[in-house]
Amino acid sequence: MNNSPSRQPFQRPEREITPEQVYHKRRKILAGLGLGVMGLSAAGWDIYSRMQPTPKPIIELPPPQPSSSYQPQLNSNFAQAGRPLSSEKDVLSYNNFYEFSTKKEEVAELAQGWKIDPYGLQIEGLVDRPGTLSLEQVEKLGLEERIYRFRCVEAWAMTVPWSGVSMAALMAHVGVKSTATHVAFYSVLDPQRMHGQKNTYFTWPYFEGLRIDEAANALTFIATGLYGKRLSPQNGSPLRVVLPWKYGYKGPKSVVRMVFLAAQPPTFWNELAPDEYDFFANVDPTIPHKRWSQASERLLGNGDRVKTLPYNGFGEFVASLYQNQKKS
Ligand SMILES: Nc1nc2c(c(=O)[nH]1)N[C@H]1C(S)=C(S)[C@@H](COP(=O)(O)O)O[C@H]1N2
Ligand SMILES: [Mo]
Repeated sequence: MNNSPSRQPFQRPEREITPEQVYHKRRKILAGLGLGVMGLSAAGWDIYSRMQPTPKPIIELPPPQPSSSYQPQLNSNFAQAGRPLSSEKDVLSYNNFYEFSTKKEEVAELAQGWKIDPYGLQIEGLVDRPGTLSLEQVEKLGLEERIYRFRCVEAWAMTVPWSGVSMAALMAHVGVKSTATHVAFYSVLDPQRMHGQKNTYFTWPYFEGLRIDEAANALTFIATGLYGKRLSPQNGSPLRVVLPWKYGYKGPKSVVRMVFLAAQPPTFWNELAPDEYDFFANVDPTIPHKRWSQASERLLGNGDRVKTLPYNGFGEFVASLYQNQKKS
């Protein structure tokens, strides 16, 4: 394995044996506090170390192999998310991906070896340049890494380094027409190999959508990687949508098609249970889910409960999108 100094920290093999806190120190996650780990007071250190996840992997899976051609550069605007990173093992073994299973602990195993081959991202509708983009063409739009908090509607949360490209770059590349008001996303349909899609209680493929100003927002991200490596199947390979201010279900995995429209598209969870899953799905601690509170969330790994923030803490980027509408 190439171990040259030019590699991204996430791709260095010694990461596998590095304690999480040293790893975080390296990535200068605490840079935002103006302190390294060693500069923390005893109390600060105690709080910091108690926040470190103690991963309990359900199954042992080899993480995807780093590829020397996949070299995302950290975007300094999103270099830290105010929380320690979740452990890669947890993120790779606790998944919501109903195409494989409704049980989070078994998705990774069922998805092992699964691949969309050949892969193409179809772009349709109100654009100047419709067509199919390869993964490489998408990544050429500007591969970068961003550390985002992630909040599932079920009140668990993680903090992860995604890599990919901004949705705005993709929209500029395909030339979205001024008449487009929304975009619809479609995940892959593969019932022969994704056995969850044989469950006809759900409408497959998974479908989602955004208003066009939400899609063009600086936070809206098309992820092709996690922890400096291309996405594993269980995390939505080869390409997924990431919307850090919304509940996780708004971000479809294994997306193969985007359609730019002049109307709001229906969406998977909203269609199934509109009183529980709203179209906007903005993280809001003051609006409980019908069956549980959204005031706090459980961190993946150590299980600590922390307060949920409006827009998952990303209000400075997105609150203005919603000032003319009823809270949602
Ligand atoms: N196609 C598809 N996309 C999906 C889902 C799914 O079941 N199918 N689950 C969503 C939900 S509810 C969450 S919380 C996240 C989970 O992403 P993760 O497993 O990488 O943490 O994916 C979202 N995207
Ligand atoms: Mo979720």
